[in-house]
This record gives sequence, C-alpha cells and structure tokens, in this order.
Amino acid sequence: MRRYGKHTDEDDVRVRPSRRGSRPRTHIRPKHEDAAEGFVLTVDRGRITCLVEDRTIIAMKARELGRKGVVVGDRVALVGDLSGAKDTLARIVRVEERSSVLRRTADDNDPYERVVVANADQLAIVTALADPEPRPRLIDRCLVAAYDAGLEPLLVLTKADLAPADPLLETYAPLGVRHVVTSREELADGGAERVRTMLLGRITAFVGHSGVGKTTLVNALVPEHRRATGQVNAVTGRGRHTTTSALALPLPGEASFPPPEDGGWVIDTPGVRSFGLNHIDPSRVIHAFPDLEPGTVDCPRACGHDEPDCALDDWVADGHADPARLHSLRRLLATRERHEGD
Ligand SMILES: Nc1nc2c(ncn2[C@@H]2O[C@H](COP(=O)(O)OP(=O)(O)OP(=O)(O)O)[C@@H](O)[C@H]2O)c(=O)[nH]1
Ligand SMILES: [Mg+2]
Ligand SMILES: [Zn+2]
Repeated sequence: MRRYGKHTDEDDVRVRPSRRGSRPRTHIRPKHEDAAEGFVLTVDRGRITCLVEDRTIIAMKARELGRKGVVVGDRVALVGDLSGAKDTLARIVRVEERSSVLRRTADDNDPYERVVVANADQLAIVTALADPEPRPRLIDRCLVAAYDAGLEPLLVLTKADLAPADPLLETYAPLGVRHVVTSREELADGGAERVRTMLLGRITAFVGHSGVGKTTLVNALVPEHRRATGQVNAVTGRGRHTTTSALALPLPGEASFPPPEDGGWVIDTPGVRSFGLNHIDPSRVIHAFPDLEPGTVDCPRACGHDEPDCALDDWVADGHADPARLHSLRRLLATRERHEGD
C-alpha cells in the first residue's frame, strides 16, 4: 500500500457526519480562515515541502482537495502543525489561483497533461552546445510552451567549453529570445553572477534534456545547496536522469514569495525526453509576436498561419514586420506536427 494513499489520509479518521449529503459540504467544513500561506518547494509523491514564513514544513494534501494537484511553485494555504518540527505534518487545504501554468504532455497525442511548474514567470531552456548534442526541435517546443503559458523564455547554452554557440544563436536571433552562454568552469569563475542577473525578481523554471547541466547551473547559482549531478553516457550521449523531482531554491538573499527584486527562485526539474504540446493554443503563441499579431486580423477563420490564404504573408510583404520573424513563428507552430528528436 502506498504510504500516501487514500486510506492513510489523516482526514479519513475523522468521523463522518451521519447525514452525509443532506447539507452542502462547504457548510460542514471549517473555513480555514486561520490557514497559513505557503510556497511549494518540492513534491515527493504525497509529501509536499512548503516554505511558510522562514520555516520548511512537510505537508500533505487535505482530503477536501480531491484530485487537485499540488505542484512546485504553488501558493497554498496550510493548517495543522506548522512548527516545522521533525515528524510533524501539516495539511494543505487550498491551492491559490496560479498566475501561470507550465504544462507538457508525454507526446503530442497524449491527452494527459502534467503541470510541470506553477507561478513561474520565466522559462530557462537549457541546452548543451555538445554532449548531449543540441536539439533545436526541443528548443522550439519549449519556446512554444513558454509563449503559450505566458512565461518569458531565456535560452541558456551550456558547455561552451565543448562547442561554439554561434550557429544556435543565429537560428534564434529573429525571435529576440534573451540568451546566456555558460560553461562549468566559467560559472565557478564569476559566470554564475552573470546568469543570476537574468533571474533577479523572477521565478525561473529550468528545463531541458537530461545531462545538459541544469543541476550544475542551479548548484552554481545557489552555492549553499548542492544537488547531485550525473555523468553523460559516453556511448549514447545521453544524460542519466540524475534529478528525479523538481525543486525550488532561493537565490542568495531573502527567500520570500513573491520574490524580492534582488532575489528570485530557480526551479531545477528532471531532464525530459520530449516536450509534448497537445494543449497548445496557437492564438496564445502569436500573442508573443506583437509585431505579427495585428497582421492576423485579415486571416481566414481558424487560420493555422501556414496556409495560402494567411494574411501574414501580405503583412510582411507590405513591410510591417521582418520576414525572418514570420519564418520563425511558422517554424514554431509547425513543430507540433513534426516529431521530436529529428
Ligand atoms: N564539459 C562540460 N561539462 C558540463 C558542463 N556543465 C555540466 N557538465 C557536466 O554534464 C553532466 C550532467 O550535468 P547535470 O548538471 O547533472 O545535468 P542535468 O541537466 O541536471 O541532468 P538531469 O538531472 O539528468 O536532467 C555532469 O557530468 C556535469 O559535470 C559544462 O559547462 N561543460
Ligand atoms: Mg539534474
Ligand atoms: Zn494566418
């Protein structure tokens, strides 16, 4: 039996009202007005670690939350033992409205969405320049996911000691994505500070293939915290999925939510094999292209923006926007129809 399973939920031991169903449940339930605010740092199956004021508290979902998921980055309301003392367990009674939701599916046909992170405002798309080889298709997919979710993308190119960054940077130049190029050695030698300035005042989720150096980066950014990093397999060129759960860590400075101007949160996540985009709404993606968006008013209904009648061709031909931008937008939108890994 799973430790965190239904039958061990502490709410179950409460005696149920005998006239169950005769009154709306909300009247029976306490209102939790005295609940404390928390910020979810990590979720390990049923054990949810939250920051409450300056204490780290272990909690589990209260039964009344039902199937509603709690993910890293969530703001939650907690009741119960909030001392943070060993072996105590608080209960999460509410998940506050999320300002953003980063989702992915296992592949494009997978109807099951997993929420990767809540409330992030920046997506650091981490790509190694070599070992493992960069896969622009995955970068494109992460960009689409970021635009769809309303997160600002940040391209982080690691392992600059192994290969030059120029070819990739050229590909992404028309998109105007902010970028930073790093290497492990340079991170230790002041480079971390350069990356940190791009993260201040924000909640940044780090995503990418296994072995690209997400944890190496996060360890350099948050030196007082060390997570394990893993070798890249010399034969397959793949990482070993060293990180198995997402974890939010505060940049040096005050650890609070929302993050202070001179601080921030970084969220290390497990390496992904793919980034399925079953749930993407193209109109939300175009929203991230304010120079092109006005040109879509003359598009046919439900235009995929890649068809002969698409008004964006004329918009660009008339000089309203850079053709390279339209080209990049179309490549991103088309990434949903293509397979990853090519
Ligand atoms: N040459 C070189 N190796 C690096 C660099 N950054 C990280 N590595 C190495 O790449 C390997 C993988 O790094 P991790 O930080 O564990 O990668 P990750 O993205 O967290 O991987 P998962 O947790 O599996 O998703 C480790 O052996 C790191 O030491 C770099 O800039 N240059
Ligand atoms: Mg890792
Ligand atoms: Zn169109």
